[in-house]
Amino acid sequence: MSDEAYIGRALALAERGRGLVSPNPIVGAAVVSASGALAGEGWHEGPGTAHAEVVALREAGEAARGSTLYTSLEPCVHTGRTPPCVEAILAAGVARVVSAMRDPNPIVDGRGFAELERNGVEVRHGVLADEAARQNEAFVKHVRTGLPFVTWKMAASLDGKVAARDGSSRWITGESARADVHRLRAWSDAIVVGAGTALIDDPSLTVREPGYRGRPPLRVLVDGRGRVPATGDLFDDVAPTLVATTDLAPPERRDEWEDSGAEVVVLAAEGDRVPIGELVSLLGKRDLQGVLLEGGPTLAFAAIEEGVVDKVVLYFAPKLIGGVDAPTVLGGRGFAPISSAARLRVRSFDPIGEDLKVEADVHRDR
Ligand code: AOF
Ligand code: ZN
Repeated sequence: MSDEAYIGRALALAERGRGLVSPNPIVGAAVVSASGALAGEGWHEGPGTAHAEVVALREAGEAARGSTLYTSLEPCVHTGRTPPCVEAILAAGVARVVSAMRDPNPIVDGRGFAELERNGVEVRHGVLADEAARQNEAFVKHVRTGLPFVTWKMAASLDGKVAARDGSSRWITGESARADVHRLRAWSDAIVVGAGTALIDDPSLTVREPGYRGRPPLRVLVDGRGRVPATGDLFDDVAPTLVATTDLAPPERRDEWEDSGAEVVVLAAEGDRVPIGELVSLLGKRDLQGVLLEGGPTLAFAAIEEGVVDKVVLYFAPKLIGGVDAPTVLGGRGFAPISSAARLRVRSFDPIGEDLKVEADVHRDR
């Protein structure tokens, strides 16, 4: 098998850690012995547990001597929660290391490769680098900027409506698309909703995914004026909740939220709104790397306008709802003239059940 094929295997192994590893990256590794046999495989399962390379080398045992080690990320050189992978690689007598990408973490950032080469290990990197960077997009952005990677998700009819004119919205998309949303939630560190959506939908924002082993993501309610009472599902004890508000919220409301066990953060109001950019920075400072923004339309527009959204995931149901009073995916003032529209680059469009899933990156150079 080629280097590319084994790196593909390492990327697939890394996926097994998705939803478990934050604030670490997902990483996969494979050991191919001198005779060309697959001798060990590993993936990282979360902070404090062994790194992928170490797991794979352990499985390979003596077969690691003279082998090629394939990794989805540069092996680390630092002593963190676990000892450096480079040490383990040298001790095992690996002859060659092939990696998909450099570890952007400033404490590694090329030093892993340099240290291996200095000790006579042949190094090749940059194999399937784009796939690898995308696989760890939240980790990569956060480790470089301190900001979380924000995904905005919405489900709509084909004509872009998120509810009918009477407010009913359950369900627009089918079961498969809804299950996919639970996967998105499971992979996130925080899930954000606006007050309007919280009032209308009473969402629980929990992960209902069979076999889910990760930590429940932090639920974040954005409610500048204190409109949402602490009685809904958001305030149950299934997952932690943070309310981002402003001093426009009545003090009794803040007490009510706190009494329910939620954490309340008061930010300086922008108009009568929570400053979304500031909220996002605050989440980044808490090491929350992947943030899922679930709407509604007003908050979503503010987030796009503010430039904090990195990726868009839209599910379109094969339905037409219509009606000038029925809300569309984005509210707010909207962009005008047309030349100032937010521009996206489509990553993929896939059928999911009867619906269509579109993933797109937001252009950064607006
Ligand atoms: C690797 N292999 O499987 C992972 C790496 O605190 P620690 O020891 O868990 O280190 C975390 C950092 O190590 C993380 O920020 C990233 O730079 C790297 N993760 N490196 O060689 C792995 N998970
Ligand atoms: Zn390591």
